[in-house]
Amino acid sequence: MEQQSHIIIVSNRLPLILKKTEDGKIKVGKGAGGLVTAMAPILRNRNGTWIGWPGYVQEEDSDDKMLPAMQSAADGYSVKPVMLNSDEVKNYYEGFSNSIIWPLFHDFTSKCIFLPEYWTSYQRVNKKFAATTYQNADDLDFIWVHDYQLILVGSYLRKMHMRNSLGFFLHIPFPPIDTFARCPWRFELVSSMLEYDILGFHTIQDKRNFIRCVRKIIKDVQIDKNAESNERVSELRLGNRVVRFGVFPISIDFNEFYLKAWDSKVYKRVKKLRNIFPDTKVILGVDRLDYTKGIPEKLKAFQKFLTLFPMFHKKSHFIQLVVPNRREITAYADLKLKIEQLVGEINGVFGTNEWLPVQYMFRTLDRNELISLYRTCEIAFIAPLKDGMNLVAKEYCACNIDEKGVLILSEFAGAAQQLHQDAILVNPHDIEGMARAILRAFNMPSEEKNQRMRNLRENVKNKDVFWWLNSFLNAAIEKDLSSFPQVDEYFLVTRPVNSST
Ligand code: ADQ
Repeated sequence: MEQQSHIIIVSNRLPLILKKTEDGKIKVGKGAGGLVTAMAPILRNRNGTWIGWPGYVQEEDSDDKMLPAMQSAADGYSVKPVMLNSDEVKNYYEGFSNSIIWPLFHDFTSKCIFLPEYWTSYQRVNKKFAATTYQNADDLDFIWVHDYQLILVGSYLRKMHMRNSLGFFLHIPFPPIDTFARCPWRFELVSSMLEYDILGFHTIQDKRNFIRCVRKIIKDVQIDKNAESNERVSELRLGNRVVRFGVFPISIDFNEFYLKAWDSKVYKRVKKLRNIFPDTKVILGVDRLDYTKGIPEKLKAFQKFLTLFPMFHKKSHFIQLVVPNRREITAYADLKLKIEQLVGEINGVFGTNEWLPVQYMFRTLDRNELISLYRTCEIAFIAPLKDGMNLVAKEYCACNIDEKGVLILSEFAGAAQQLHQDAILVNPHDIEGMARAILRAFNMPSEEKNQRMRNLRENVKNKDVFWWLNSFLNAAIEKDLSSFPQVDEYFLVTRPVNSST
């Protein structure tokens, strides 16, 4: 009988949600999100396995009573947990991953803390993930490692003599060489990336940055002549190995959001929300608590908007939703304070008994609540200082079934590469420019809004998360690179919004 190859996903977190019940027990539920939705069918069909950390700390050698609950929550494929102790969470996760790679790759070098103990722990935990992968993989399995927490897994698997086809997808941007070169472990990180057979990035800029780093850091590498052009997929040769690297912009399950937006519960909630905000236009911001997301800059832009255009007092609201995140890290705790201060300042200066201009929520919403907000708000304001892709932008479009909404989007979000023609692009460092972009969204004629939103929705629908998954897997197996078309590139000079708008 022919041996079937399986697919093995390796990511920092398992696609499970763990909740503490009132009696202190932990309940395990299915994870949500585009990646799980896209992966689940293929994992089920190919008898696949997902390897990752379940998200709670366990000191070494203790029993794991949670395994059966985790397995039954996974629904049709195997899950193999990699347990982390508190020291590893501190040094590998909060340390190397989130106090070195995350800020470095997002161009926040001043926030990097290059501690050698972080590096030691990062290596140790990556080795642990590689060991679990080794124990669970057969020779023909395709192993797909995800994201910046696990860059070294590839090199450890090769050291264990695994010849399997290995893929890696980077969910965050890849920085320019001048930034990347500051990392004391730059050689080890890039060399490990070259142990994979296929590497995926969100944008052409990330792919170019990566290839420039390879040229500068690695000797004796032969790189496709056109690797820095707009080719979606290119190759390089290192000894007798070929490494492919390409542009695969991640997306959402468009249909899931689209169908939920029609749901009667959502409809009722939208009606209620509209009654809360009668005769005003509502701007929505949805972000994880992170300094890369430009939340203070957005608040300052709204403050500027209210200062410059007083005719919009009592006629506009800004709902800013912030998802709690990484608060153990000082930079995140400081950011929370800064946001709260700005919200207080704006509401203090402009608010009245009947009108609170900024509505701030610091919590995770369930899907229906989030979709209701997407449907209610006339404008989505997404202005990260740097973002790999930004799925909120795509979710807003998918839910905008009335096609009346306007998307204001930072030119530094990966999503801008795909949505630049129909979103209002902004530079998040230009506060007045963003205030004027809000004005432009408010004043946009209905036909223009409809046309732009229709185009945006078509774009997101055609390139959904299943398209993303297929294009990555095809690039891993396809012989002929010419079947991958070029990537459309946009230039900042085409930016439609400027301060005179
Ligand atoms: P993130 O930085 O987490 O992802 P993003 O792509 O915007 O950023 O995804 C955030 C997700 O969280 C969205 O699906 C959104 O619906 C959800 N969410 C946000 N606020 C919420 C709230 N209050 N309640 C419930 N859900 C909320 C990283 C990279 C991105 C890249 C993705 C995928 O930083 O650039 O797009 O991975 O590759």
